Amino acid sequence: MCGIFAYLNYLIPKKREEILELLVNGLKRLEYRGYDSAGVAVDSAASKDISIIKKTGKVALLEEEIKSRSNELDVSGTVETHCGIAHTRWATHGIPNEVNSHPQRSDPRNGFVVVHNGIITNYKAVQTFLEKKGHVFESETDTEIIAKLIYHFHEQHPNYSFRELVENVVQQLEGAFALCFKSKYFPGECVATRRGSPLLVGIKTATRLATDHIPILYGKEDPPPSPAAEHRPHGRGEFPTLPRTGSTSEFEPLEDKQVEYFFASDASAVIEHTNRVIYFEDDDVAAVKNGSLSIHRVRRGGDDPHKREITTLKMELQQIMKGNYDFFMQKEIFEQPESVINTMRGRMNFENGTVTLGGIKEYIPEIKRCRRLMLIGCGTSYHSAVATRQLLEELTELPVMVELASDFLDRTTPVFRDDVCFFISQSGETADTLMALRYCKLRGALIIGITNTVGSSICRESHCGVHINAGPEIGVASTKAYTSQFISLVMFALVMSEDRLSLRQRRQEIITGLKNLQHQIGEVLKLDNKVKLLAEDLYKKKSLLIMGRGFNFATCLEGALKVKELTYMHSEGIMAGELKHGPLALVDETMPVLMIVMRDPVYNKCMNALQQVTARSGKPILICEEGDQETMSYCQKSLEVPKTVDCLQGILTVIPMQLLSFHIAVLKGCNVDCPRNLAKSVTVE
Ligand code: G6Q
Ligand code: GLU
Repeated sequence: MCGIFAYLNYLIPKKREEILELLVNGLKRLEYRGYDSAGVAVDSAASKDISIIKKTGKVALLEEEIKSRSNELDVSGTVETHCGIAHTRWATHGIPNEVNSHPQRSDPRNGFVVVHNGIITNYKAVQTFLEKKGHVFESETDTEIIAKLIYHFHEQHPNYSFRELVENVVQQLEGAFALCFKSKYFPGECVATRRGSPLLVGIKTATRLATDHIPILYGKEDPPPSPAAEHRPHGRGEFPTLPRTGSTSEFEPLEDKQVEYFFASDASAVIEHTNRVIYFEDDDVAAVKNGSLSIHRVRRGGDDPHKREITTLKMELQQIMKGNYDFFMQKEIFEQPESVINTMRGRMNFENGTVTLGGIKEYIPEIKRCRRLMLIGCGTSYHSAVATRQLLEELTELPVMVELASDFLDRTTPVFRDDVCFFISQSGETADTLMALRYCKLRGALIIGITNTVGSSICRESHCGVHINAGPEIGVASTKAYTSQFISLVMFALVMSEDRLSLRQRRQEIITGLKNLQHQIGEVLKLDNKVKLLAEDLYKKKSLLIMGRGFNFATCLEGALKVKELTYMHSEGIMAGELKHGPLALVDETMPVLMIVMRDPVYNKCMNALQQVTARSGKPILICEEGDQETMSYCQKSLEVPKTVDCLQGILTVIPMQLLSFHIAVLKGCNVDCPRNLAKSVTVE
């Protein structure tokens, strides 16, 4: 989820110092993606071994560590051909510490080292297999199995090329990954591959490249059935391996002999060196050997291409630092099609309609026996609880309390041993939420953490939990963490109801809804320009009322919070059913109003509210279902979002609100990523 950078120089003498500097600078270019620790692997100066340097925290600390070890690393020595790999990590498995940082290694002698972005969802089964073969694991990461598995294949097939070994490894992996490998058995070589996480390579030669593409080599036969599930849990047998394809002639040498390669998660790390890059596709295995790059694919599909084009990057460094976005918040809004998938990865099985939450699996029987569920958080995290409460009540048939952590503590709320308390927090460090957690723990309740930050205080102090895997969120205003928290709680509701026959159809409908979310979020994001036009109408106003009810009430609260914090404009989320109990007095022809009216069970009630507003000369802007002409006929302006199942609709209605607050903030010249008076992590009460 964070950053990979690798550098290979072939027949170009470089000082070790230069190489280390280059690797560290590559990581610095990727810093904007957020991370919790960093590391590099280079050839050792004294022997044929590999040196690994890792550090928790900022890249600057890694840089200091490297400096402090300059003697041991022989930084003034020169190497003509060398491969170095580097990584910034955003932990998904295991706390951010040095052992868990990457590169991960195959064995104490660092035979193979690997850097990984993403999540391996079947790592447990592979780990069990490898442990039975005598491998001893040292980290808590999912990544370590990759380093150990390649070593296992190497021991089994000492004649296989580096690239063939990697191909065999990726046949056994499930989940998302971008990987770069280095090995002491294959000096001066680098192999990289991806599936679901981005990866590219920059190519730099002294003279212009003679070619504008790299041919793709395809495997000769179909691979054996993969993954070989039956072998893994028992530790018997072996992983089936691919037939050998390699001969030296497979490497199409580039015209120019001296060459440098820069592998990276995104172009921002490469652009200062070269603008000639190849973007890899899923399941490409790229290998550099003897200075030549080859791209191999195991299987040949119907109309697969024969080559990967070398593209010329047209952008300037500054332009791509935030991945083509001007602000982190904007980047994070647009990342949501991927972040929701990462939240569901390895948990939702859409084929057989099952849901597994590994982190709380063992506790499910205990949770099912509880007296009530309590969902506790602050700000946006609290809103994700509001958004999912109704579904939790419906699918668990338990009383569900939704609490603001600060208020919960003020009230010294009664909590019992048979309560199950969820603490929802992006950062995992929010003081109020953490205090509420300790308060409930002391009273014997079961504590479940829902966080985005592995190793955070809330993670550590919970009995069990769900890591939402949204990736680092840097903008102070929370966006992608909200939709991922929302989905995590929906998945919990599904787990709780899996044996309920009467709910089978409802569950299936929700599972199908989750499956379509990625595409539908993409559709909603296409409203960006339209939302911008609305922002132009609104940004000079003093106030914005956002009304809705039922499953979409949380969107009103969250939308109003976004508008307040980003634009410093007054905004209020109003429960549409409460209108005539007070808020209607605010409505006149000048008051900006936004209403969410979906075709769900409260549609008629929402329409009543809409009419109450228009009867007071209000001119509401509508968020409604795609193609709902009838509802739209009541308003002059509307944003249409695709329809999904009622309980997931809030994910699609909140995105226009995120975009709206963002555009108003930009138009008002506000600091989008760091709104005044606010901090990303609120560690004081
Ligand atoms: C909203 C803010 C804020 C945040 C809370 C709780 O845009 O990011 O409301 O949600 O401060 O933070 P945690 O989720 O990290 O506990
Ligand atoms: N899943 C891996 C880990 O937790 C990689 C995380 C990343 O993408 O940085 O170590």
